[in-house]
Amino acid sequence: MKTLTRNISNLNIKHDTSDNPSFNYKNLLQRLKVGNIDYFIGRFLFFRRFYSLYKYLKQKLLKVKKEETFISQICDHSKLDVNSIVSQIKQDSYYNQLYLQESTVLSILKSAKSRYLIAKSEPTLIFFYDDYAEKIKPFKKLAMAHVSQPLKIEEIYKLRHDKFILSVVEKYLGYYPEKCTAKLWWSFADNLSSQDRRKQFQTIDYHYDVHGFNFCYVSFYITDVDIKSGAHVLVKSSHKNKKLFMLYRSARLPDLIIEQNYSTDDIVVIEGAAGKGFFEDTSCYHKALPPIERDRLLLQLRYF
Ligand SMILES: O=C(O)CCC(=O)C(=O)O
Ligand SMILES: [Fe+2]
Repeated sequence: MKTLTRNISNLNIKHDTSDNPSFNYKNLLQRLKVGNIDYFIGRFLFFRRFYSLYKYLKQKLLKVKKEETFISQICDHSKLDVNSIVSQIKQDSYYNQLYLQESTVLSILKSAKSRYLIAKSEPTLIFFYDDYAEKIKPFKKLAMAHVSQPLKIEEIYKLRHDKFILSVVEKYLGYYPEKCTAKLWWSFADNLSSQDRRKQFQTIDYHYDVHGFNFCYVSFYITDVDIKSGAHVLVKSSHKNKKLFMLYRSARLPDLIIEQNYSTDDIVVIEGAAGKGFFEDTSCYHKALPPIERDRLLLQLRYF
């Protein structure tokens, strides 16, 4: 399978999209009450840069100990230049020329089939991947199911502490990322409606993430991915290029508003064979295309 990044403008993949609800201030006040101030502040690049400096100085002062790292599972990592990758993320919101070693991909895939999956549907369902088609789907079509405790999978634990990945993320954030959330999930090829997908929290609408004060994600396709199997779509450079109304309203935007505010040349679809990976500042607008032909397995490491 070819590995490519293509522009979405000449692809005819439309589905109905969300509205852009105004900011839910009650929700914000609730979050502020429980000390969740990052949910608001993390939207502003200025504050994120300030936080980076604060965090860098604090770590220096407190002599924060870095965790043990592991030899990289990224192909040809010694030929990749950390500084130029960081510059590309800063410029474009992403860098997508990462490839996982085949042995890592196969081993994560095997684990994703042998561990319990959890689907946050009504009711919550727990099952094995191979049982989905026969035992679950006839009764309940699912958009996604998460592999339980992904950091218990050895390759994922080592990837979370991958020397090369950490050096890029640390350089990008400007401080050592002490925290990382790992997620590994299947997105099922189903003919669910957009509304049903949203109800199951599938991010099929453009949105930006606010994961703490500052954050950087790295994601890997563990199955072959194209536009019919859940390709990730992002708006190039939108992490630093948002209009004021985008910062003060819901983090979600309908396709139409994205198309009116950004050039179609900046809409990037990431397709690739199993193993393809990408760094992303997910404060850019991004979404997942709903898979219609093949299931997608994605590993996502959220550093913050
Ligand atoms: O599934 C994807 O490609 C996007 C996931 C996403 O937007 C998120 O986890 O915030
Ligand atoms: Fe997201």
